[in-house]
Amino acid sequence: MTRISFADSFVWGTATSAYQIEGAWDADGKGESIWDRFTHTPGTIQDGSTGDVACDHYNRYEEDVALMAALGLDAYRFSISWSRVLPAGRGALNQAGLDFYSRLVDALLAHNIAPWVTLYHWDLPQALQDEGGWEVRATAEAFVEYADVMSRHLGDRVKHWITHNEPFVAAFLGNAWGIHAPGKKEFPKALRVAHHLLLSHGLAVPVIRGNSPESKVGITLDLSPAVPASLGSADIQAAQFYDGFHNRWFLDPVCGRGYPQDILALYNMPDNPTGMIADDAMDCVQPGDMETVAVPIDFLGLNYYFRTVSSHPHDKSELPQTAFRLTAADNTNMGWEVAPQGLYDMLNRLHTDYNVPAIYITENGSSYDDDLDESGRVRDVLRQRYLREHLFVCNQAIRNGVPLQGYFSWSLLDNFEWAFGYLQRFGNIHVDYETQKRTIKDSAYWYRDVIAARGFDLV
Ligand code: IFM
Repeated sequence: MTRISFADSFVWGTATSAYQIEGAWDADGKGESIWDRFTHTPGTIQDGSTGDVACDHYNRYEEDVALMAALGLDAYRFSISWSRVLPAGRGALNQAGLDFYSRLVDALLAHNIAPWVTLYHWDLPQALQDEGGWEVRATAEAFVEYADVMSRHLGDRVKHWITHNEPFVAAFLGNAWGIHAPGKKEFPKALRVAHHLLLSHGLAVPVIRGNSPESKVGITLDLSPAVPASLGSADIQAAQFYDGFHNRWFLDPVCGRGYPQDILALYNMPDNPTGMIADDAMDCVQPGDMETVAVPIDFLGLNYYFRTVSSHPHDKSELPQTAFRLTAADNTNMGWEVAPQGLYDMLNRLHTDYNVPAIYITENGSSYDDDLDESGRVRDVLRQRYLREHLFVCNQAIRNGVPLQGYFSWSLLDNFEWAFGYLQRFGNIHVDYETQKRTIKDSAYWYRDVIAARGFDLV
């Protein structure tokens, strides 16, 4: 039997986001967000659902914090609903919204659970979208105001801040492919959105540090190693492109390398093989922006779910989704390949190629069809295996010298999985959406034991 051990200082947590769990979409003065507007538009969500109630966490946060304590978590990563605090995105403050987060932080600290705050997990105030959303620079400035408000009010107790969650998804799924809010399908505009998201990160970091000097501040990127479907040069090229499009487009600017020149050149080629033309999208980049984006961070948050197997498209109309198809083997309910090797590779790359100061896995997890059995248990053996395999490669990476300092499972609770509604269950804890009853899944009991022992035996 081999023992897989982690340092006592390794941070064990779980993560959620506001829109996916809070509900209370218009309670106590909260303003509308782009996700409220999107889900209230018929035909946008697979099961026709909304996040209006979700897990009702807004009203049940004390019960949820008690469950976190029962799992022995060191930390809890959650996001703030911007429009709950600043209903119009800037200006007037909604004290009731701020008080909710203040109570949540206090409840966590009372249980010795460190609060990790994500400022933006995709739910832009609709009022800002009405003024152009992330396509316009003014939204980046509004984000700084919001970051200032939050870090001034919570910075005495919150010591870990994440500016953005997965800017790739916010920019492209929401603005190029139209399957997330705000539901736009304009590729060049997605590049503007991406730039303003990154810019707002760079502008906000010093403001947060100014308000909460001992805080650690970072950004979370979803990174997916691109693997060529074959050893043919066209597939190898497709993988290089995908890596640039999805990973380097965000990683390089944050790490001070600017936008990847190879991808920029490709976007500017008329009739380029990707079918993606930047036009003049990048004229939104102003002198000094790239230096702002490259502000030193204390840590990089990595969200890892799957590798992307890339092949050269034969027909441009297939782009972009089918060009980056996943293999069929050993998939989760999302159709995502279970590939812990991809996490291992990405961790090593972040260390050797980018030399990032510290890494936290801020999300990793799996969706399976979980049911309660007749005794009321959720026997989610596949999720337990998924967790074990991914934690194993984390441990291997640490042995290689990768500065991986913590792991947050996605997600604390089954929740609203965006365009899939409630059809996908990622939770450590099962939620019966009719009754709001929470049931700790078997895999979460295993996770609890790993946390308590700071490791596990490989059997
Ligand atoms: O549910 C999402 C989360 O909001 C962002 N990262 C991926 C998760 C699973 O799709």
